[in-house]
Amino acid sequence: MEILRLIAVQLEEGDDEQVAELVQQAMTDGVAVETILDDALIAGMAVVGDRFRRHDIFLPEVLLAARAMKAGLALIEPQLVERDVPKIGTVVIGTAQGDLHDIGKNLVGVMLQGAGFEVVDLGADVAPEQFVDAAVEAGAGAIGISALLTTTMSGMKSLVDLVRERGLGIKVIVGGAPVSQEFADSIGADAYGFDAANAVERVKTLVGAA
Ligand code: B1M
Repeated sequence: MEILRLIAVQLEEGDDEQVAELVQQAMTDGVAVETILDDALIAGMAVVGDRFRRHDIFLPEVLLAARAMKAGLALIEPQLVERDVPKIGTVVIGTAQGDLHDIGKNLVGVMLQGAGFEVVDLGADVAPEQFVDAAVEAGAGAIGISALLTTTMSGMKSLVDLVRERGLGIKVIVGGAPVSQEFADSIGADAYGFDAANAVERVKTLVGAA
């Protein structure tokens, strides 16, 4: 679909106003928000990531692309959460300590809310103790931790270890671009979500709401 390609291109260009305008137009045209998310916003960001890795673009361009992605997400988010579903549990989410990437984590939060979960979002750069304290306080059944840097994945193991050390029954789900099922198994996490929709399915199973 031409409009999806245009959104992706404007995201790659880092033009938040154009992205917002085109996303709005796509929604008015009746394109499903899930399609806009996967085939335009996430697809465009994947290109940005590749170009950044190849040193074809640099950090300022990535920042602009992230801003454009957020502008698009802000428009589709209400439709992703706007479902009349009963509350099925509470989940604490955040990005691992030292990691400032929050777009994927925000998406996981939106999808969890859409599925009926109460979400306590601790933001980015969250220490294991903060996750655990917030989960205990909120009576959460699960903690979702996201990491985009290989260097911050160790915070996931620290979190799992802390939950076990304190003898809490809280489940831990991990996710993010460098994370895999093998890694999740190796640190004893309860689940791995490969994308936001999969994370919701996994959390539902973890807390017995599937
Ligand atoms: Co950075 N960055 N970045 N970055 N950045 C990556 C991650 C990188 C892979 C780019 C590259 O080299 N190709 C690379 C990491 C390399 C590595 O560790 N091996 C990298 C680097 C190196 C860095 C800096 C170190 C750069 C520097 O300073 N020299 C720096 C680190 C800052 C820090 O965190 N301390 C940095 C900074 C930034 C920006 C601030 C400019 C910006 C982030 C803005 C923001 O988030 N507010 C940024 C961005 C945008 C990216 C890329 C291009 C895109 C990330 C993104 O938002 N993707 C990224 C390249 C890439 O990933 N291909 C890159 C879209 C998002 C929807 O996908 O987050 O993967 P993602 O989420 C997915 C799934 O992973 C999953 O669901 C989502 C889809 O539905 N998921 C979960 C995510 N969390 C989950 C949790 C779950 C379950 C599923 O359960 C709890």
